[in-house]
Formats: sequence, C-alpha cells, structure tokens
Amino acid sequence: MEAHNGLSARIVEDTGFGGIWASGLSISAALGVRDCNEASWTQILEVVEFMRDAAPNTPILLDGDTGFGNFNNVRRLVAKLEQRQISAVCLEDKVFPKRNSFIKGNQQLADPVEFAGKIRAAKDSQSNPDFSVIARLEGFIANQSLDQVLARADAYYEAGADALLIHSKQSHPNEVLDFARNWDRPCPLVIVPTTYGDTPSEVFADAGISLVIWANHSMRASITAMQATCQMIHKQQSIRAIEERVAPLSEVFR
Ligand code: SPV
Ligand code: MG
Repeated sequence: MEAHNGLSARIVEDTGFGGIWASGLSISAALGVRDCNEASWTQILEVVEFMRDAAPNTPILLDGDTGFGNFNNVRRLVAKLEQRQISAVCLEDKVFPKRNSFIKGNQQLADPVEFAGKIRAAKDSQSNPDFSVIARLEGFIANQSLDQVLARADAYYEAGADALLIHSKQSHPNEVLDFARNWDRPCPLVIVPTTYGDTPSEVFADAGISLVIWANHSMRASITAMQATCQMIHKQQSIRAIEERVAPLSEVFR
C-alpha cells in the first residue's frame, strides 16, 4: 500500500499491510511538485527516512524512478537506502527525467542494455543479501509489443532483477495477464492496477502474479479530505461543524 510521508506510512502499518510502496507520484504530490524528478533524490531519501522511522515494522519498497542518473547514481542510491533500512528499490526502464506513466504524450524508454547494467550495478552494490531490486518495465506504457516487453524482461532477469514490475495503462488487465502467461522464468511479477482496479485480485493471483501495489490511494484520499475540510471552513468561517469529521487531537498525539 502506498505511503508518501511518515504519517501515511504509520497509518499503512497500523492498518496491517505487509509492505509500503514509497510512491514517487505521491511523494511528489505531497511536496507540491510534478512526478518528473522535480524533487531531488536526496529530498526523496529524506522522506523515506521519515517513513522508516514512523513505520519501523513494515518493509518499504522505494519507487526509485530511473535511478536518478546512470549506474553510478544507482550504486549510491542502493548504499543510502540500505543505510536507512529500506528493503527494496524499484527502477524503471525510462530516461531521466521520467514522466508519470499515466500522463498523456510520448514516453522515452531507456536503452535495454544500459538499463540492464543499472540493475546489475544495483545488485552488485548491495551489502545486505535480503535487499531486493525490482526492474519495472514501461514497454506497454510506451506502446511496445508483448514480444518486445518479454525480450526486455529477459535481459533484466539475466542482469539479476529479483522481481519484475509489469506496468500497463489500459483499463483492463489484458497486457499484464498476457505477459504473465508468457513469462516462464523463476522471477516474481508485480503489478500496479491503478487503471484496471475493477479486476478482482484473485484473477491476478490465479495468473501467478505475486504482488499487487495500490499505488496512490492514501495521497488521493488526503486530497479529497483536505479539499472538503478547507472548503467547509472557508465557507462557514468556523470550525464548529468540522470537529466530528476530522481526527481528534488525541489521535494525532497517539
Ligand atoms: C508511483 O506510484 O509513483 C508509480 C506508479 O510509479 S504509477 O504512478 O502508477 O506509475
Ligand atoms: Mg512512480
């Protein structure tokens, strides 16, 4: 489940989710910037540090975008994440600065050989054997064919990826299910069903998909709640009617 700051990470942990997705989109939105690497990588690092402290018992998977540079930047990123007890990083095969996968317009994919080198560099530089590197395939987002995406997946698996995140922007799960049917390597699959969230989760489990990430819903819930609260207070010029709609201070102190 997604989180974007210490508070939301704590709420995700309290709810009982088995892992936290430190979402680039949501962290960016919470900082008031676009999901286009406008926040620097050390600013992202600072946010995940707060998340780690606020939710100490839940593994955090950082959305590492394209790795914030080349393979050397990735090596440094992995070292800094390990120092902060972050469990895993997800790197996507686009070019820096990346654009969010759902924004209209063209997406520029990374050269697959260069990207495989980044995955290899990440795996080679980790010192905790349990640290995981997830290679995210943006081929379907950039309108590539299944065969092209499978070829990239194979290269990233060979480079040492611990899992593959297959992304799709369609309103149905056909691309990810087609991929899962044709993927025969011993490497788990991850999906982000933001645009095909109507699909029952059993369909993904039956297809052999290991992990589903609900990627931005805490952040979007907070937008709706903050807008409604601000509008109400602005209109009524009073906080009288709002008290029962917001968390009591005792909950904040807890
Ligand atoms: C994110 O949450 O930042 C992601 C997932 O990368 S998505 O926005 O769906 O591309
Ligand atoms: Mg992202």
